[in-house]
Amino acid sequence: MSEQQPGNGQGRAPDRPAPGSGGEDAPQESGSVPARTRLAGRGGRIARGAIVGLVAGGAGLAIGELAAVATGEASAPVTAAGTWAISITPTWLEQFAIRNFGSNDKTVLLIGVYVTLAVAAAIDGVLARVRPITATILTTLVGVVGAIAAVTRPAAHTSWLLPSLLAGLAAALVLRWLTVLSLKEPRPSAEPSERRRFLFGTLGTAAGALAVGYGGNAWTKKRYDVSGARDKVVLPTPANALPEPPASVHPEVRGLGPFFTPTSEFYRVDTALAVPRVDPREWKLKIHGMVERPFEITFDELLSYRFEEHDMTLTCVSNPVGGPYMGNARWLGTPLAPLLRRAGVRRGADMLMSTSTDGMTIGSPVEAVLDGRQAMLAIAMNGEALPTQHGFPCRMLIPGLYGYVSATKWLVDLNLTTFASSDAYWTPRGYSPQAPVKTASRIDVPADGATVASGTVVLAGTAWANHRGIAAVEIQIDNGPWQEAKLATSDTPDTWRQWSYEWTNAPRGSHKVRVRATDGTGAVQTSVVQDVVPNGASGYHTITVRVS
Ligand SMILES: Nc1nc2c(c(=O)[nH]1)N[C@H]1C(S)=C(S)[C@@H](COP(=O)(O)O)O[C@H]1N2
Ligand SMILES: [Mo]
Repeated sequence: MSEQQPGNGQGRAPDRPAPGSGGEDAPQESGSVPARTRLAGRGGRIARGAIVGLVAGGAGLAIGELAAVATGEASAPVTAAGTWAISITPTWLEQFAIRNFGSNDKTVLLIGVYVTLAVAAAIDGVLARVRPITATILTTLVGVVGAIAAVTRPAAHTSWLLPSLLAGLAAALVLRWLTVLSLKEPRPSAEPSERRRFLFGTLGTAAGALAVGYGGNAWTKKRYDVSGARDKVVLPTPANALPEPPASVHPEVRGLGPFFTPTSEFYRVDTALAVPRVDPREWKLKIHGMVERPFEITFDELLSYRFEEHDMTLTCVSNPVGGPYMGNARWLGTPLAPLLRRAGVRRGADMLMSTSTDGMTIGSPVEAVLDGRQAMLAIAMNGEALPTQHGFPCRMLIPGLYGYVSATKWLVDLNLTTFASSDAYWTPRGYSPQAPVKTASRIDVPADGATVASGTVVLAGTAWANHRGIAAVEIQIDNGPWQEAKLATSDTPDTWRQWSYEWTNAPRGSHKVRVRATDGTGAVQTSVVQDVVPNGASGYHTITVRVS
């Protein structure tokens, strides 16, 4: 880290503050100190400043974490800053992150926030030695900016200002204190006790910050934990009786995933940096807007309704051709249409705007809820209450539509409105207001680029045309004719359909294998290659297989 600037090596004390900075001067070295020592001394001061800055920043964040025990996890400084960053992330960057980091995108974002703060804190610490007032103001300002980021989140309370404000103040105080200790410490005339004071002050603060930060975070997690409430939910018995899910709907093909995605492997896509923890005892759902009779229901009321089980494949619009962002589950929910009828949808209301507890808004066509398909408010998947990250206690599902226009997690509000007058979260970000799932298919076996033994090669995968169903799947090898694949038993039109194909006498060499599906209306999957934005990727999934 070279602070050397052109024309700076003139023998002036490099850390000398500008006049009028009001700061206390960095200790001046006597003119007799050789140049080398002077440089080492300067490096040492920069290192001390950076360490002091980092420790002060850490102490601030720790106080912020502690304050968030009272105000909630989403208001903690780093979480709030990260959540704000997500909200302003341009769509190209979001797509880049999903493509490259997948479900680790949130970890990458958090690392980004921490690194940014650390660099700023280190610089601030160096600055504090020469411009203490400026550094104090900057530190406090970072806290103010964090507080604004927190309080402007759609679901924020005024109290969300607190953690970042306190973090900024605490960081500024610690920065000042440690800087003063540090400026006294390296003086040759300094008392040994002064040196120790700096060392112990810094180490002690760092240790305290770690303890308070981790402790505060753990306390918050415990305080808002809903796993106990989740365990206590007694799932209603479904009014319809579905047959037990079969172990496999398809003759075993090694490497082909199960028909029902295990909940632990179910993809997760959302903007929630802190997973919302909603206590079902406090949960309420409001139905309002363009309705005759707005009303509110509690979780207990919800449980008293008619519940049904339904198998449904959920698909993310961000799933690239051949991608993993989809899953199939057995959902338990109460039909949504009767709730809308009870409210009495007014003429002209064509959009159901649903909102989650963290302020996500999702717009769905009212038509899709009322046209007879099994739109539901789901409370369980695969026989268990929804996991918190999949929307506990209640989420919306509408067969046939991508998740971003139908599958609101942590649902708390249903507003009847119009597409003309309301924009849901993703619309100004470049996604279509309405988006039925496109017919698509995927080759899972063998993996792209795999080498297989010559003879008979088994190809297998899945295909989906949510709510239209899959009528056929075809395979093309190199530029040969399209050949019918064998389809697994159909579950419902709302679920994906697995398929396989026996490629006999596969010749040695490298081959391209393509797949395409035909939906229940007879329409063949489009070969037109399109990106995720604005309404889902299209094109044929193609893999390369080496037969040896
Ligand atoms: N509250 C909330 N609900 C949400 C989202 C979100 O970001 N916040 N993402 C949607 C998107 S884009 C998809 S694909 C599905 C994913 O649901 P899952 O995470 O349970 O698989 O949830 C939808 N519901
Ligand atoms: Mo999605």
